Amino acid sequence: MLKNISKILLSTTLALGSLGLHANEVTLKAVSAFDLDTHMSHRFKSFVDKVNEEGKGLVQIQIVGGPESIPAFEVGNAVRSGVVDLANSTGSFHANLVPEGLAMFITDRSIQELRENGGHALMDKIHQDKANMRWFARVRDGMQFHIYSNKPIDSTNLKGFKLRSAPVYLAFFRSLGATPLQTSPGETYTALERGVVDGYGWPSAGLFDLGWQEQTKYRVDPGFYNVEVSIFFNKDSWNKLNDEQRAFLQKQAEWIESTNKDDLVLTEDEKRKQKEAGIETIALPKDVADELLNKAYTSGWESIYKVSPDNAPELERLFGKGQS
Ligand code: 173
Repeated sequence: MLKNISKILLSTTLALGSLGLHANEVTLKAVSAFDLDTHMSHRFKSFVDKVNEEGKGLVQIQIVGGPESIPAFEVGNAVRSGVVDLANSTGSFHANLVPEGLAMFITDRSIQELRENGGHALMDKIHQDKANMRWFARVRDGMQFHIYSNKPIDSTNLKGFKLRSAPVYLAFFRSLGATPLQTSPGETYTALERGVVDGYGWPSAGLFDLGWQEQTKYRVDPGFYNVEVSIFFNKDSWNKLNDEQRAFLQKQAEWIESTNKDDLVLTEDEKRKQKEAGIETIALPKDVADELLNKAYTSGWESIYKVSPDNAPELERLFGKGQS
């Protein structure tokens, strides 16, 4: 009899327990601006896997899709309006909403340094004010962009070059005299194949994901800027979470950011693979390289000053010029 009662009590507690757990659990909807099975989404997927593993009963994240469900340049709007709760994306893709976001690239300070010196807080506030979103976690830090080309390059005069572009490269490519043509990553292969562009901007990693090595003769060194990919949160979705859920997610953000240094290994691996695939390195001589970098950083900051004269000086103080 006693045994039966304790059995009933136990099962009731379990039932209530799971009911309680269930009532507290929230499932957040997420999208990635990059194809889900490519490098630019890998680290986001690791983050989601860990959250779903450790956050049972508290927070779960459901990835609804990649750019096939919401086009890359629309992801910012989807986060702003709450169509999704969070996204793996980049400030380059929502530069129309937060033009100051380009400072996240034009920096040689790590996300840990920016959290320490207030740079992250300022950029997060600008995102909240202008786009109803939070700069939640940076998942790519320390990798650089390059110009990839099918025509040789030996100077900083790229007049007559048509380069596939995205907002992050726009000011820089114009400063070289090139004609930028904006395409999403998914449209770039066709643009190259048809000869619509002579080259493109892209990070050190990820060419093979998209098959671009087949359409690429040269990579120009040096690289420039600091590739930024981040998780952005809809502000209202974030505010709706309870303290425990927020603290848990914050801890996971800290974890994923602590693994950003793996980018350096990935960069080396990918450059080796590019060489093996027959992509030649154009190593610009020092004077041309200096001029190229000077144009990249100067034009980038100029564009921020132009669109946001009020925020630019403080951003530049906190993010640095980007060139150490
Ligand atoms: O499309 C791009 O080249 C771009 O803006 C970008 C930004 C971050 C990572 C990868 C690509």
